[in-house]
Amino acid sequence: MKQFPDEFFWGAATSSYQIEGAVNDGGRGPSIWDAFCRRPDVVFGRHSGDVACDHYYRYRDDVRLFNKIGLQAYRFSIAWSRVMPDGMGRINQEGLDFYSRLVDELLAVGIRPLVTLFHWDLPLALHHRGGWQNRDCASWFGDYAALVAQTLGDRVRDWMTLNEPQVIAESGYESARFAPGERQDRAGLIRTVHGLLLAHGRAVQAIRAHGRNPQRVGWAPVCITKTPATPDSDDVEAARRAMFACDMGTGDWTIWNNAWWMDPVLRGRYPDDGLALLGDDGPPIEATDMDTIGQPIDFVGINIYHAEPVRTAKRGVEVIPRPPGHPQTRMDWMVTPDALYWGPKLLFERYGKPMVITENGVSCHDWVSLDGQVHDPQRIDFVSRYLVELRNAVSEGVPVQGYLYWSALDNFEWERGYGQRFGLIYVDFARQTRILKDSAFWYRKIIESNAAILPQITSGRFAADA
Ligand code: GCO
Repeated sequence: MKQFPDEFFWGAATSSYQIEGAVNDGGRGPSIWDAFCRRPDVVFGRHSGDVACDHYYRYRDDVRLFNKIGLQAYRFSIAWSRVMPDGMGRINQEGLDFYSRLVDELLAVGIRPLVTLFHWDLPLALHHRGGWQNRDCASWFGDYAALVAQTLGDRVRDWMTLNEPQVIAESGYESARFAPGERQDRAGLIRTVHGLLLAHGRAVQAIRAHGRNPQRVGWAPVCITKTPATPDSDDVEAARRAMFACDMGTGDWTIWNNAWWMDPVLRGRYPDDGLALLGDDGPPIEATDMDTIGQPIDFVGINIYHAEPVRTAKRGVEVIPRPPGHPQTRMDWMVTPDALYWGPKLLFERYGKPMVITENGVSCHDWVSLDGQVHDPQRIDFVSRYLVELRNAVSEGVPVQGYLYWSALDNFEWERGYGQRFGLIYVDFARQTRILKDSAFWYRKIIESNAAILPQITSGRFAADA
């Protein structure tokens, strides 16, 4: 019988700008998302995180709900501009006190806090100073990390530096889909990427230096996952190649990849194929940069929602389109359970690091039924299927240490505003009331049984994909 190890932990995740609200309260300074949401044409319904889940004021009640679900762990992020309003220099003690109280509330009910230092809400003042392209930003990020580690490091042991650096760079500085909404040229993008990686390294150093107790430090990139169209070894090799190529099969360097980001952090150098593709546009590496970026971390958090099937082809790798009508989420993402088998498996093969699934979840058409409950059978089926596949990987010895469902609460889904609901907890944003969805009660049984209630089946994939 396949099962998860006894020490496997179960939790959920959120991020500061998506749930806190109180953007002008408690001494918080503006972030790039505050400014971005004021633009007339970028966010669905002109929504913003001004109020969001009002979590800054309702955190105690929310933690009680997390405890009611039985969460063993809770991943949240710190709003940099809430603790350092300008991103550097002056400190806002009221902001630090908020996070300190939140950690105490979690620990009081036995929930393990996992802290993300940066989940996209860059202080606006630092953006005006050049943001991640300015090498000083890495130092400012290190100072911020030191401050937070000094404040929370006696109680927090699990840290992630950056959330989804690929999205920060691609959506914020290339496609302009996200804040700050810039379109940099390739040389500018390479500088932004290098600045983010340097910032990661400086934060790791700061946490090691200032956190008390043994600190587990990692980060939470997207795991852009490719799966083999068939179990044939050629197709598995095609998936492996596609996952770690810097051109993603396009023949040209792309920011949206795994290895360009993970190799410097986990191998201490940029991948050769990416450097070759960039030629003179290569990153502005200075003397100790790669040592800073590549210092040891304890785990890799990975955010996985979906994957693309590939097979080997004459010109290398061919992406296989999903059959018409393949199940999709409300985000129009394909439901691809084996992403949670192949993603961790292929990452572990390349990097040999323990992992945590720091995000996996689904947006569904949730609403309050006439009986006053929120019935979300598709979320239960989605997570069941993905967990069956994750259990397969873990049973083969892939060291995934925990699973954090995205998200604990319905929240502000970036450019899609409140039009998407990922939460285990339904949020009525007008009245700020909460309802545990059916999936929350189901997830509680998953946690209590360490997923023993999952069907003993070998695949979570749909019959049409088998
Ligand atoms: C991400 C972010 C989250 C999103 C979630 C759903 O992975 O994009 O970390 O903030 O809200 O993934 O898109």
